[in-house]
Amino acid sequence: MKKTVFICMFALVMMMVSFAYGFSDVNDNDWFYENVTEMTGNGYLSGYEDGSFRPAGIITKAELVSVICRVNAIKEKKARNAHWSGGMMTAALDAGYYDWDEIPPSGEAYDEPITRQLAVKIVMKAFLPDIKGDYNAVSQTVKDFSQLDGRYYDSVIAAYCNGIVFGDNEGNINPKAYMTRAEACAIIMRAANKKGDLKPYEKPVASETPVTPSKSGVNVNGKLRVEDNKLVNDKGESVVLHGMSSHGLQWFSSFTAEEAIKATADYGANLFRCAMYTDEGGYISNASMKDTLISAVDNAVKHDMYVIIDWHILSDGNPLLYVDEAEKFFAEMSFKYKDNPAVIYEICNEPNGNISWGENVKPYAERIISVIRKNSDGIILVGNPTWSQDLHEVAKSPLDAENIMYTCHFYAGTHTDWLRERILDCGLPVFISEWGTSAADGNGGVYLDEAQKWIDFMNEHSISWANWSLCDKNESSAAIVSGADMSDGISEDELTESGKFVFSNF
Ligand code: IDC
Repeated sequence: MKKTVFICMFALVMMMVSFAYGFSDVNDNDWFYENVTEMTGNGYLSGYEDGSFRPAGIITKAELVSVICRVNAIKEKKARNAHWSGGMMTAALDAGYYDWDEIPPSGEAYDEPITRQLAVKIVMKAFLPDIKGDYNAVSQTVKDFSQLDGRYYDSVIAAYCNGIVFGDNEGNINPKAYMTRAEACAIIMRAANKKGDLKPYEKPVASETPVTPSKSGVNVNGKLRVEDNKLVNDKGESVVLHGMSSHGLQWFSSFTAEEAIKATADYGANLFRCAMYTDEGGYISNASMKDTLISAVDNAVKHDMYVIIDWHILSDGNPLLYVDEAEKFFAEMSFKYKDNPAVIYEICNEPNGNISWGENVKPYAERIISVIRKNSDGIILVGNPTWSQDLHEVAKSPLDAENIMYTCHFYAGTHTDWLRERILDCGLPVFISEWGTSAADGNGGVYLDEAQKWIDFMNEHSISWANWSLCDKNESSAAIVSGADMSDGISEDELTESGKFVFSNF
């Protein structure tokens, strides 16, 4: 037995060694071999699970900055958004490696490729801020010098004159081309070695941030279930959840940073919804949205809130379109959060278009529910056709599953009495996982008289809700005024008319 364990461990160590030094696509005669080996050997950057390093792959802004922070042993600071690199990006920005306008702290540009001129500047600021070069020499030797933007002259000239960056065969430095992973390893390791005193990267031990308990949060209510069409807590008492929905995480992740989510809890919210769009630049085309979502979920959990993982289908009206991706995603999320009573799964935001409950949404829901149920018996919210308003269709053929609630979405400027009647008539457990004070396009109004009727209705029937949306977009459903700084919480005067109304109803 002991011998087997030993052999397994030995195999594992050998595998790790061969991943670090034996990438399938890095050969010892490649010009970047030494840089890549030193980079990965010190744990600053890793290869891919399939054993490749992808040297010609483009490096993103967030990846480059994070690697530099690791090499320079810079400690993470408080993130200004929920991106995986948020803490490193703040640290680098505060250290002056780059400016706000080059990579805005809201995070929407973090996953973009980085130009060589910006990458060189960041490397030089990080490792060799005081060395200089000779303008005349470089401007005469480098053929495409005129391509360089003025603000990068100093760093690029210094880098060129000190052997950190070279021209290509034609004598060009291609300042606006995107930097590859191999080039990034090369310039970083050259600069870092010139500075000297390199230490292997030690991953910081995650600190267990204590949960801030609240009167109506997870600490008090524990694991939720559905009984007689109502949401109840672990003691079987009725529970109602109120809070904000994020806007699309691909656009407004800064409003899912810890301080922003905490601020909603401070106003009394016990729920946060993380809207991870599938289309429109969301998860399907940008897998890093999952990391953004995970940080948002963890931020809500830290503050004792229930939190909805929302698979935000919208322009992709038929949930079956990405059902394979949804299965994988929910398998992973439900496994990751299987022991966490805070997490609620919303499996399809708003089915719409030429689809039906029976043909499309119900079969989709059955597949996803069975995936989640392998790991968790937590609450699952199920959408329905016509942007989650067709409860009467669901009522003809509900799902055969426990702890399921059906979503109903309304916008006060568009949806009135008839939808409230539908909720009462359907005889199903209903959760209003999205509503707005505006018209259905997210703008117009706000319609606070009708919104008040809805609030009274939801209170009377103990219906839980999340409001669209916590962001500062210039549209009337947004709760935050344009340009408000979320890093110090949310003050009254940072709330829009809609925000004031909603926050006073948590
Ligand atoms: C809206 C946003 C708007 C964005 C649009 C398309 O408010 O800024 O341009 O989506 O992505 C929903 C959707 C929700 C919509 C919202 C308002 O779930 O994504 O957000 N709405 O139109 N259903 C009904 C209304």
